Amino acid sequence: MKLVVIGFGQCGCRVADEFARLNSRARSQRGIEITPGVFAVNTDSADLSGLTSIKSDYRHRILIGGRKAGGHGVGKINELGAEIAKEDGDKIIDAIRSAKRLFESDAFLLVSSAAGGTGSGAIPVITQMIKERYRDKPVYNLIILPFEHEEATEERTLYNSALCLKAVGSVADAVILIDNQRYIRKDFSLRNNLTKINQLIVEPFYDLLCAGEEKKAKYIGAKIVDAGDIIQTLTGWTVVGYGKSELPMFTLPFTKKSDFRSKSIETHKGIQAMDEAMIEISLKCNPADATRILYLVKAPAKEINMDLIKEIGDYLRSISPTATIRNGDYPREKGLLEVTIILSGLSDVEKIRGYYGRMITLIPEFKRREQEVESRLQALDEVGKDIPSLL
Ligand SMILES: Nc1nc2c(ncn2[C@@H]2O[C@H](COP(=O)(O)OP(=O)(O)OP(=O)(O)O)[C@@H](O)[C@H]2O)c(=O)[nH]1
Ligand SMILES: [Mg+2]
Repeated sequence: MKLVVIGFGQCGCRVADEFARLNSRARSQRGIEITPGVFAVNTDSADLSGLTSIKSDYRHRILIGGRKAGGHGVGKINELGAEIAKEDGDKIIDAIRSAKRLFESDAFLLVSSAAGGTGSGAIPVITQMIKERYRDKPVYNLIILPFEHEEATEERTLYNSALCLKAVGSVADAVILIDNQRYIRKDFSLRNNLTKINQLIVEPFYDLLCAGEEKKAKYIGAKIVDAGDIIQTLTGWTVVGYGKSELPMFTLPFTKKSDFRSKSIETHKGIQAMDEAMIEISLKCNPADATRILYLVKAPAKEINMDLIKEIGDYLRSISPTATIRNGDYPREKGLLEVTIILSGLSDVEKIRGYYGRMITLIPEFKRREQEVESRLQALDEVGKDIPSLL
């Protein structure tokens, strides 16, 4: 599957930059192209300059909001981010249209944080614009949710996230949710290592996008996962996961590959990788709420057999009884069994419910504070009303 990737704001642009690196890796390791166009859009010129892999011309790194933002961002006011995107949207559409290999792409992937100003305001506006102009291609969003400490210390974080999620949920064909907090659960040092987190965010997309683009017969699975399968799977709120387990380099002595002992080791390794993919899923959710699931198993050709794929499928069926489950295999690499999973069409997401709930209680408080500021200003004007005016 080939994606046109567009990042918005600091977080979105950095993750898009990571997709550009993923494409270079696919090209050098596998001779495959997975992102025929990668763009970065921001109101902050310094952030655009800091990117490393997205082409550096003005058509790929697009500065918006010139007069309003002065090249310095919108200071977390996402209403301003949305307003600027409406005014400068044509600039972005023009740049995408001039991309030479746009026709090769199967879908758009727009990326942003939920909590910032530029990205979270711009992403729903531009998603809508692209959907109106390219009716034949799905438009997906990848939304990165804030760390817990940001939610606890800054109300704007909550406010921006609730507004952004509500808007993208109503406009994008699917919204892939990534919780920053999940990535520092095990390794707290990651809190200060956004680059490492960004690498982990894009990792599940590597095999998913490559599998259907393979040209060499030996890397083509018995059941290919192609753009059609992914498009059929992606809808509404979505999470992704990736897990791996190491395969023994040698089979048990005196056993053949068909021996039941070898077979049970493979199946066990498959379930172990799937378990890890579920534990490492991009946002905590209940798999039973998924209506569509896709899993891809990658392992050396000799390790992949229908029993393994079926066992993993049975396991998924037991934790998500009503979902439509699609699968595929990707015979590649040595010594590892890897599983990539998409849970999509989630009927409930606790985290989003939490944002909306807390936001509802905050709205009256915000209104009260606004009124208070207004009446104090009025009182101040009242005191100075007899002073002559210079204007
Ligand atoms: N995973 C990840 N999160 C990031 C990164 N940069 C910022 N964030 C998160 O994104 C949120 C802040 O949004 P930004 O993307 O910086 O904001 P922006 O869209 O540039 O908007 P303004 O700076 O307000 O104009 C916070 O929750 C950060 O933790 C990054 O490179 N990776
Ligand atoms: Mg910024």
